[in-house]
Amino acid sequence: MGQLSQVHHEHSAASFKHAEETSPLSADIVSQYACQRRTTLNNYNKKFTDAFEILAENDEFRENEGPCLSFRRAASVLKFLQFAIARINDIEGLPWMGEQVKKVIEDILEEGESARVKAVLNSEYYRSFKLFTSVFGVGLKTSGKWFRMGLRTLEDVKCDKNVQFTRMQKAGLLHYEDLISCVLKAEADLIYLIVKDTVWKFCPGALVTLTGGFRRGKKVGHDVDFLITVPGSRPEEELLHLVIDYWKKQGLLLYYELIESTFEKTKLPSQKVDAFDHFQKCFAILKLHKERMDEGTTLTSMACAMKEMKDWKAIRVDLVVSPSEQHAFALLGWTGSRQFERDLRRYATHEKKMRLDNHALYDKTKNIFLSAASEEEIFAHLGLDYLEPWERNA
Ligand code: DCT
Ligand code: MG
Repeated sequence: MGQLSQVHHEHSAASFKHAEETSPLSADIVSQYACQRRTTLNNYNKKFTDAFEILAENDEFRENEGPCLSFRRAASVLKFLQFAIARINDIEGLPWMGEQVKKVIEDILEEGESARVKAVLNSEYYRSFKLFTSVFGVGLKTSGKWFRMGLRTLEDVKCDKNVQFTRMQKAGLLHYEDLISCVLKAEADLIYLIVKDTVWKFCPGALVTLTGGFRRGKKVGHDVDFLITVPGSRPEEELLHLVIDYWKKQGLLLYYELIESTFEKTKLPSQKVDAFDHFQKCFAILKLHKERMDEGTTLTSMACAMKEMKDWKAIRVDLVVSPSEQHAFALLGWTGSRQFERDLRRYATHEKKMRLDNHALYDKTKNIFLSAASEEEIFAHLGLDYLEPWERNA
């Protein structure tokens, strides 16, 4: 039995005991790396992890990288626990439980809420950034600029004559209500059919895989992510162009931005943990017709037409095209979660003297690229027990 499953088993055993005496064992058994923790969507500590995610987000808005990462790591460890934290002793020996983290947990245990989190939720800075970044195409830079201009609401932003929007932001504002309402799994499945049918029109048999949160078993998401691979041949650079042209003619594309591949074969995997990859990709907003949602009945669209309601929903879709030999790396990278990916790369660098990114794995000791045809092979190269996609919800 591998090291990871043992860890999991021992920990579950230890967690049963917590009502009597917290086991000091936990110090050696919960890994500091998310890629060594089987983390499902079963979160026993949501009230704590929600708090840490708000604090992390606030630090992200304020560009405090260190504290942001600390809170994200703490949340990730708590998502792994097989029991709900009931006393402060329960976190003894767990990784990433610094003083600030401990204080927040104590406050929630004692008061039912954290004053620090409450203050963040009430702060003008956090509220404005939260609102601004909820618009597709708006990041920290733009939010900061709008905040410094004294703008606080989307109405403020839309009415200000000095604000100029990018094409992406215009699309984001135009479809704002649809895009902030979550994508459901059933909608993601319908988008999958549209993507697969279109891709197969031009490239029958191409691999079309749902990635991101939905591959990890999530029931809702903010977008639908796909990886497209043409087996056995070099990447079909035409393919994405053909797909886009087809959707344009069908009137299905509300917005798109196509980014050509910038991959260079000789380059070593990126050192940066959050670096963007070099695949050809398309960030799009697709029109999903409601009649599709109702399995072919036209009743809804008729009803919508009669009331002059719109009979479609705007959905964010990301398409990524990878060459065959990079498929496993791309799939692993685009499945997430982000915290899982960060720790996988950190583990490769610090524990294995290897470099991992969405394209390749490089062994710095042997000075060779390690090829892989599946995610299982990448885990094996790294000496890690395999984690299924639904166990990567770190
Ligand atoms: N990813 C990455 N590097 C990026 C962007 C994304 O490695 N620059 C990976 C991590 C997760 C995955 O791609 C999909 O990204 P998101 O759609 O942002 O995350 P998600 O887990 O699918 O979450 P959501 O449900 O919000 O879409
Ligand atoms: Mg996603």
